[in-house]
Amino acid sequence: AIPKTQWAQVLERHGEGVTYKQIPVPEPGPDEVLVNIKYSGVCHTDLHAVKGDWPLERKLPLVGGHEGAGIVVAKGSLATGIEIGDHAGVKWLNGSCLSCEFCRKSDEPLCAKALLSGYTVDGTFQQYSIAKAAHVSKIPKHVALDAIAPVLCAGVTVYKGLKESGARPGETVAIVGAGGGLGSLAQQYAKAMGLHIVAIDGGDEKKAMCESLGAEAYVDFTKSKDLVKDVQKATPDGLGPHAVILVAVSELPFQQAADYVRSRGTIVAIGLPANAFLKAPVFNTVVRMITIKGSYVGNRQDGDEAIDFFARGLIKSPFKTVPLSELGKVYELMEQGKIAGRYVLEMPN
Ligand code: 8ID
Ligand code: ZN
Repeated sequence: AIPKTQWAQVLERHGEGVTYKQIPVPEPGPDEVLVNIKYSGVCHTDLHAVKGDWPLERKLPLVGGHEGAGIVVAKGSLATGIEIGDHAGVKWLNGSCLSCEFCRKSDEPLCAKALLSGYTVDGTFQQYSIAKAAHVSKIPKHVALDAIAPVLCAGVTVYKGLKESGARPGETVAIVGAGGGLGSLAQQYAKAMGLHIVAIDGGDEKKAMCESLGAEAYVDFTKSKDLVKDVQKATPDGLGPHAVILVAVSELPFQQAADYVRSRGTIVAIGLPANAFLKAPVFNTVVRMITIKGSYVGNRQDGDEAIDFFARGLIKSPFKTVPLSELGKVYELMEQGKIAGRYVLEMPN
């Protein structure tokens, strides 16, 4: 039976941390499902939401979280394509209108009416979470719900970003912020796609992790005296990476990428540091034919494909599991840049 109340992590007011408390279990609307969340990944986006980093208004009070893996326990009368008992993932895109030009052309993240889990609607840092039936991802039953959780945002996002980069098998991708949540998954997806990988991050713990995930070279931004040269030297022919996947949470690497990317190469901005700007020399961008673009989560098909890579055993990324009650500690470590890989929260029983 579905209880009336549940445990959740709630951001009550701007300027505060999260509070672990009991709140009512929500009821799904006609086109929605209720998912009994078993595990939820913690994305840096959730920390941006707590801090109010972005020029995008959030719901308050707010239950954060958007990497929720669990089991469908109730559904509305118009909810199709997913059944009670199915394993399901609740992603950043909680819902979209499905009828605007962006939705019709499978760019649902660009829908002006998109609902965002853990931002404009309550997310997955609670035992029972609601999402539009059209947008939850089905998870095959043989897939572990703790390990798949980070795929639901980090995995989908980097998989989409790699596709948007246009990098072809055999080419080289630089992953900037490679030791974090998105970066660790980006290495595994890049490896599965047959790309050479140059990982960029700081510290020896992240170095060891990157080397175990498939990076052929690691450039430590805290130690390198000439990062541009070091990244170029780390590519097989010394000409720089064909693509750069930017998942760091600071501005400087967004300025550096145009200096080391290969001519004709593509820079994909994914990380969302507060108040940051992209800046590149016009002359080099023109005469070296550099592409600079953004990439924002993925559509429903990207989600299913990213899960399918995982289900086929191609994606193995490190994560640590702690109880939902410890979210505040995870945010502290994340703020200090001390997390190698991802933290996953386990819901109480
Ligand atoms: O759809 C999207 N575009 C999307 C989806 C999901 C997340 C965007 N994001 C954004 C998040 O909001 C966040 O801004 O991607 C960013 C990364 O999220 P994350 O992977 O969850 O963050 P993390 O685990 O804290 O990893 C960040 C890594 O960047 C490194 C840190 O050491 C850390 O490992 N880093 C930093 I900070 N500065 C660096 C630098 N100068 C750097 N790595 C290399 N060079
Ligand atoms: Zn995320």
